[in-house]
Amino acid sequence: SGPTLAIVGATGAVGTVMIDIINNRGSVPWGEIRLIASPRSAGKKITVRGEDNTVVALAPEAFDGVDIALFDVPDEVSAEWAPIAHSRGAIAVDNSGAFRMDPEVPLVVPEVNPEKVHERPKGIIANPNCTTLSMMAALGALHREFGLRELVVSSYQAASGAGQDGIDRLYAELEAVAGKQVGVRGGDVADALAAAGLSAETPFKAPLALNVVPWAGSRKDDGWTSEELKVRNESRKILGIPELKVSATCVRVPVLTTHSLAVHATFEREVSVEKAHKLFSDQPTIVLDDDHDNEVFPTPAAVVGGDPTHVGRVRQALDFPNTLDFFVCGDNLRKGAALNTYEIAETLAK
Ligand code: 2RA
Repeated sequence: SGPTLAIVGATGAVGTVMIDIINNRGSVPWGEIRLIASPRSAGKKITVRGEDNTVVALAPEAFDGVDIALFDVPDEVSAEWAPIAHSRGAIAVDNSGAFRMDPEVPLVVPEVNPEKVHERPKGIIANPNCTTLSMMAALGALHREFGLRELVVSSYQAASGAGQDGIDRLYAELEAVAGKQVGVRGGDVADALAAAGLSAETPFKAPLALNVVPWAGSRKDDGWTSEELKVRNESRKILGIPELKVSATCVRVPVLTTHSLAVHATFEREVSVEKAHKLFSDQPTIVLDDDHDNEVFPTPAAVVGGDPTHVGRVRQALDFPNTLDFFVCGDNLRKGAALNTYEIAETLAK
């Protein structure tokens, strides 16, 4: 039978989507699929390909006989356990931030740099951050044709990027403001949240209901956030353009799932909307939702739950030569996390 696949963090938010992807994939190359989670979740039964599969506790011997181990766990858990998985003979595909910028760990998007899966001296392959990933299929297609030189990006990031806490918080905030005449004076949204008993401690630093918050990730030097630096560093690494000029502003919006990005990309060669449309249409993992005359464009609410990246509002910048502006939406839990990790494993299995 086929290779043995392990899912580490099988009971978490991304692990759950991973199992859903496997259960809905027409055919999968795997023999055994082993579910691994913290000792607290061990013994739990989860249906995989129509059969009960019992979760086993994270331990070195849990990796014995595993060919590929997908990690959907926090950074510190990956940092400790991905090397252990490798020492037991598995290739680790890691969805955390622990190894993404390690020069000995490839950062892979199968539509862009699939060949990098073979360059893995540490036996570890990293999956990009969901914000970067959401625009990579589109940028990869454009870069191959036109040669990318500069990238200016604004993100519109969903609450689920901050995990289950983010999801719970947005639902609670929406309930707290529903039907209330708030958002008309500074501070009254915050007052409504406090009146509903919500803690001032929030994963978003400010109210997210009826608001947008120009902050995602943690505080870094010189005014940047971690999320903005990830967009810059990871885009350079995935596209193989170390000198790529990148400037990002990352913003959290009151959307549950699906990150969107407004992209302003400048190329070495002459671009046109027509050529860009053709490149996007030819890329199987992109859906082009772009019909200006009929006001067709992608939105996160229409895209959520699906695998492809949706691209629209493609325009040739009026005042910037060789520059395209476009809007892209991708489900941050699917292509942004579980799906890309899974596709790396499929690429390896091939
Ligand atoms: C976020 N990109 O949206 C992060 C999650 N990895 O918060």
